[in-house]
Amino acid sequence: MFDAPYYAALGLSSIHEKVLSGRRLSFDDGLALFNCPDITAVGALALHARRRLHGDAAFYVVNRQINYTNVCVNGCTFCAFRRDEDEEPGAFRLSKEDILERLRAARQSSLHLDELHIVGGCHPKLRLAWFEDVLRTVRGLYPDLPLKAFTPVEIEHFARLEGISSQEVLQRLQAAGLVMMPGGGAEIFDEKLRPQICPHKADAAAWLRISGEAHALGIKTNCTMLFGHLENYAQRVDHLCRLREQQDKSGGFTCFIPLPFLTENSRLKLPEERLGPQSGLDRLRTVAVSRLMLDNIPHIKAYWIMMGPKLAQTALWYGADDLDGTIVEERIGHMAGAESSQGMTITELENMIRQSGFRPVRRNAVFETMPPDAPGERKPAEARP
Ligand code: V47
Repeated sequence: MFDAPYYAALGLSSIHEKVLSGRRLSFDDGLALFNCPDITAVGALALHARRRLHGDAAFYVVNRQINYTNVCVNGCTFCAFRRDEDEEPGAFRLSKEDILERLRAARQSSLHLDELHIVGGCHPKLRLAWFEDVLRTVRGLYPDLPLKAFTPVEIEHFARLEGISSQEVLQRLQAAGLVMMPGGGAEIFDEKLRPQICPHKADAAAWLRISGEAHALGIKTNCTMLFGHLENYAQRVDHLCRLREQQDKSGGFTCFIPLPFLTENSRLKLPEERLGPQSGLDRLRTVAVSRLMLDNIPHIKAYWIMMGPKLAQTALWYGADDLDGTIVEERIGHMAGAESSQGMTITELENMIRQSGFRPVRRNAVFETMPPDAPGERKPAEARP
């Protein structure tokens, strides 16, 4: 970390002191960090906070992502993944058998999965009973595979479709095997901006309420922020403060994922000052400020698919402690122009972490550390059911 006079020269004395003594940063502190001309000074503060929580550990997960459909009633302007209806070119909807086939393929490649991440568009016809059946079947076949599925936006959609409360939807999915929820759909909470990028999606209050309801039931969840589109720094800091406030109340957020907006095939037009190659430095700064503001959320993920692997490595020095996982098949980022590959092996992820100077730690969907001898890339004969 830089010394106190250096932070004083940057006008960040009180932030420096707060970070050293582990005290909470204010909204204005968050803004000052976004506006600070020296990003390395901001990064060093975030590295300090990250090391206090996790030392030299950097987490990854052996997982598969399954997007069950891209048909979605929401029509968010940023989204390159969605299609209007089943018949539109490029639209897809997986059957239960398609999902099971993907899991069988994972098993044949000798991977013992520690997370199955299931998300999709808000399909107008897929009913809750279908999702319960999918979860129950997967749990029956793979009882020790943690099921991470459905954002608060999907939960709200199911509740509307079924005419029941979001709490009841959560209870039914939990009974079917849901243990963890991904953090998508938060986008940007600001009430003026949200209607411009996702006019029909669950609003900020609903997203936060449903996260709280999940936490009350013992379902852990993640949280995200989509940045680098139309929002300003104040709207980013506001978003982080609302997540922190919700976490003070309900305590179940495990990991925060800042998602840089990828522009290909998107209807959202960027403002003049954001045209051209996207700023890697802005991504690193956003990771760092997130680590510093979200003092009550244990993990910050540099999602290698959307950040790109090289920047995700660097982000470990700017406050991130998790990279996500092996993945194998990813659609949301790739339909929007993500240049990363579709998946990585355990060896590649561990090398990536070691090359960055950190210690790889394998974890599962709920961030339980997997024992060092947890089965990984094993020969098929040894594969567990
Ligand atoms: O909610 C959509 C974002 C999210 C674009 O919880 C885009 O562990 C960038 O939330 N450019 C879904 N981002 C993905 C997500 C996620 C991913 C990995 C791990 C976890 C977790 C959560 O993707 C959406 C939206 O915010 N998104 N389109 C785009 N063009």
